[in-house]
Amino acid sequence: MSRVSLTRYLVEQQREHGHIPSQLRLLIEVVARACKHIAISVNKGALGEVLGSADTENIQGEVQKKLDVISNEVLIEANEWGGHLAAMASEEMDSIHVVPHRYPQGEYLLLFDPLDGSSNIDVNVSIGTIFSVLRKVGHHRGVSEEDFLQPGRAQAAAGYCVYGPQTTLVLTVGEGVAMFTLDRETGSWVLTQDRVQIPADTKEFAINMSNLRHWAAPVRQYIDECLAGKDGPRSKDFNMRWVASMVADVHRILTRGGVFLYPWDQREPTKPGKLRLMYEANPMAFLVEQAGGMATNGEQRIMDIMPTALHERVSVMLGSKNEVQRVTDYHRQAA
Ligand code: P6P
Repeated sequence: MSRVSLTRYLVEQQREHGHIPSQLRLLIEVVARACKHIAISVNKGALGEVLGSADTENIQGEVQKKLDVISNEVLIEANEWGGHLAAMASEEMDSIHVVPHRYPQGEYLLLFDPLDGSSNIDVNVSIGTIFSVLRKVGHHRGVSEEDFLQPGRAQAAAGYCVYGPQTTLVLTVGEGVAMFTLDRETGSWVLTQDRVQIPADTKEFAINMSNLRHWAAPVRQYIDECLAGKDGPRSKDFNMRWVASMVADVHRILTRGGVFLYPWDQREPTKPGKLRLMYEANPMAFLVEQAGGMATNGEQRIMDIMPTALHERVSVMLGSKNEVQRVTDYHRQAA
C-alpha cells in the first residue's frame, strides 16, 4: 500500500469533506513540524542538556522542566509568522500570546500543553504535546483571553504527539481520528491508522490509586466494583494502568480501549480537578468522542462545559463509552 503522508491526508480530507481550509491545513502542518523539533530535543535526553528543572514556575505554581520551556518556545516560534493564527495560549504561559503586529493575523486560536507528563521526562517514560484549535469568532479587531473561552464542542481540530518508543501524531478535524508515525529516516509523518475506534467495553482502568481515600463516593463505588472482579457486581476481572502521563494513557485507550479517570478529590476541594479544561481535557475529549468513546466530568459532557478562565481545571472521566456512562450514572444517582 502506498504511504500516505500527513499533507496528502489533509488534502484528501479537504477534497472529500471540505472542512480543512488552507489556513487550518497550514496550522496543522506547522504544529506537526514543531512536534518533530520537540521530539529531537526529547530524544537527546541527558546528551542534550535538556533534562532537569528550569528553576522557574508556571501559572500553575509548578516548577518548569527545561523541556517544558524549550517545547513552549518551539511552538510559539513555529506558529507566529504563518498568518494562520490570531493568538496562542499555553499551560506554560500566564496569559495569551498575541501574534506580533509584524506578522499577519489569522482566524485561528491555538492552545497547547507543550509537554504534558513532564514528571516523566527525567525517568524516560513517554510524554507528549497536546493541542487544541479554536476559531476566532467575531470580526472585532484584536484578540483577548475572552476569545479563547469557548466550549470544547467549538474546536476546529485537536490532537497530540506522543514521544514514546514511536513518535506518533494523533489528530482529528471532526471526521474521525487518524494516527501518523514519524519516519525518522525521511522526517515525514506517515498515516499508520485511520478511523480509530475505541471499544465500547473494556477491562482496563487508569487512575492514581494513591488518591483512593480522597475520592467522592461514586468514583469509590466504580473502582471498588472493578477491584471486586469476577466475584463482584461486574462479574469480570479488571486490569489497571497508570503512566501519570495523560498522553500515554489516552494513547493506550485510543489503541485498545480503557477508561481514564482523574476525578475531583478532597485534597483541594475548591478545585474541580487536577487537569486543565482548555488544553488537556477538551482536546482529549474531542479525540475520544471522534473515536466513538465518551468524556464527562461526572456530571456533563466535557465538551459542553462553558469555560470561565483560561487555566481552569476539570474532573475527567474518558474512554470506552459503556464504562464512562456507568461512572457518570453513579455520579448522577448520587447528586
Ligand atoms: P499524578 C501530568 O503531570 C498530568 O498533568 C497528566 O499528564 C497525568 O495524567 C496526571 O498529571 C498525573 O497526575 O497526580 O498521578 O501525578
